[in-house]
Amino acid sequence: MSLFGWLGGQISKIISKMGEKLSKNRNRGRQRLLSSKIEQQMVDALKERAASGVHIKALNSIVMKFPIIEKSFHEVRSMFTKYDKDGSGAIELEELAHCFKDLKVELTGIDVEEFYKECDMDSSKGIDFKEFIVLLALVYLLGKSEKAATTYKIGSPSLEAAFDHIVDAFLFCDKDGDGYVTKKEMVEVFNGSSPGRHSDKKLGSKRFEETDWDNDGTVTFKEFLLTFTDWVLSVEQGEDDDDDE
Ligand SMILES: [Ca+2]
Ligand SMILES: [Ca+2]
Ligand SMILES: [Ca+2]
Repeated sequence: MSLFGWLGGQISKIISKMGEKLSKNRNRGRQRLLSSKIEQQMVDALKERAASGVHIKALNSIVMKFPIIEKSFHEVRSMFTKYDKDGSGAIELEELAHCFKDLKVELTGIDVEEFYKECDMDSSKGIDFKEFIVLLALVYLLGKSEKAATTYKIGSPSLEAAFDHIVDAFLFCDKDGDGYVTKKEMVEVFNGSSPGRHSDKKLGSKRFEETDWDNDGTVTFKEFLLTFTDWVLSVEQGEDDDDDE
């Protein structure tokens, strides 16, 4: 099989199985996922990015990067282990404060505790690995915005590039550039995502429902991050079912 054919097959496979492992750990409808302050800064930062242009023309170009993105998450894993000082499997507030201090993270008007609460998405009083990815990506996005007080580095260039890919994927889905993805926008993206395969009309709605964690009818960047992380990690886990050429 040609490399191109193989790649096309992989992409369709990945896109159709992305959501398989997502049904657990739901915590729907309990609270709005972002407090207004962080959400506002996040939406502003996304609009700012959108204004400088959307860098991808198809979702496939991001799906093809899943393996690289997954690899860069290994770096997050070592950071996670480093800052989870007591080895509890979660980063608590004090540990996060230490992490922000090391990374020299300073964000206008938002303190560590607000970030901690925002990213403890299952209200477990601790930041687990996936929540930590969401947190770092958010901190990265806000740190890059024009309003950021200082510049700081969140990780290696490849990790920052991975976060940029996720931002690009979000901006690609957010067709009207308002900082949120609606169901209509998501359906439009996914129904055009599997060329050559039978088009699954329900795929877009399925992807939307698994991404809209609080069921409020819009997907915020934070919700997108969490699900995107799941997609990337689940693809990696599902890879061993047929990797013969
Ligand atoms: Ca948690
Ligand atoms: Ca939108
Ligand atoms: Ca939502």
